[in-house]
Amino acid sequence: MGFIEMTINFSVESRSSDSPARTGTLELENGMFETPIFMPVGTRATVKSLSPEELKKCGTGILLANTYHLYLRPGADVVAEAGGLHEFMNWSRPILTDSGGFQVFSLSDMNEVTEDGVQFQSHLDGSKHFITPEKSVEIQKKLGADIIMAFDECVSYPADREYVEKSLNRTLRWAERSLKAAEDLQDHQHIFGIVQGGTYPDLRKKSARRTRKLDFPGYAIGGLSVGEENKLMYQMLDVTVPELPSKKPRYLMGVGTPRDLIEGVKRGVDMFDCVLPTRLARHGSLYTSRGRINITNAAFKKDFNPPDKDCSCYVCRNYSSAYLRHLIKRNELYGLRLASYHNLYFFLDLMRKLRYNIRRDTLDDFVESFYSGWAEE
Ligand code: PRF
Ligand code: ZN
Repeated sequence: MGFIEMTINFSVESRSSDSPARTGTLELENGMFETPIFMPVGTRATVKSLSPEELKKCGTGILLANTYHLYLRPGADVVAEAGGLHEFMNWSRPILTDSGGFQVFSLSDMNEVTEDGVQFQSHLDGSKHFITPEKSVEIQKKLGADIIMAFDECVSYPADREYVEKSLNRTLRWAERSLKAAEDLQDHQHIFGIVQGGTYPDLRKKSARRTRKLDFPGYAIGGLSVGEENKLMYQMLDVTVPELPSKKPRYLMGVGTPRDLIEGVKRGVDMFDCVLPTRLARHGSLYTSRGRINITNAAFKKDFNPPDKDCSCYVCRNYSSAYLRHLIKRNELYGLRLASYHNLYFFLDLMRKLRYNIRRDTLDDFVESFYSGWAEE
């Protein structure tokens, strides 16, 4: 007793010669995947409209689920009794659960932060809840994901320095408490720490250094993509990533657009998650090699070409823009499924290309050609 197995099977396999970009493999109990990786978001234990088979077919290696939502409904005990998230949702590959430290702040009403934790009202029925680092870890143990996250406070943007500093110190104390609560994790589970620090370079560095001292098996960068300019986010990555151990995985939370993924990878990030591909798909917004298009546009009424001529996904091999436009305009369920599938494939394929070009050390050339055909969003 008392001995904690905190190692994680992550190995860096190749490095870019002109940037901190790297490829690696992360081997978890439920499967291994190559990094950099994009994790589709399955907030309520489902990636909206897609089956596990479809997720695998478009190349999903790990997906993300949310503690906050699953705790409220159907409840962690229901999931635990089902045998954990993997059993419950019939997903055999790795899963990462976010701690709720972001959703509590972005979704709930009237949240109140104290040293002990966060009191909030459910966005569903107004019921009151109190989440502490210990409670978040306890819920995540019941959910049974392969990677669980420390409980943190994601400060909104803009925020004054004084508040950000106070908050990051508290998040550090919460990180310690999360780690302690994770001493008896199930064998297959690993806990990542989360760096905060707003948009203040020195606070970012301080948060990264002190979180690193706690010796987590992996590190996330939180508090970004919360309304700040892209450039500012990239600057924060520039100062944060070098403070993190090179042998551990780095995860940029809730990010982002294809450009954000590329810029994150160039700065040494290994993991990403974002609702963007699936959420935009449901609004008829499709990613293509030339940028984002809205398929409901009149221009596609009689366009019988695939949505993206350069995409080799199931949708682009079998369906036309005109058909997708028709389905989505009519709110047909199949349209949402096809659009979601294509957008996820686009993101996962972009990550595959990034890994391939890092290995061949041709990342800069690839990025240049990607941007050359890309219309900014
Ligand atoms: N903390 C946690 N989850 C998150 C974030 C964070 O800061 C973000 C910020 N982009 C997304 N998801 N716990
Ligand atoms: Zn496609």
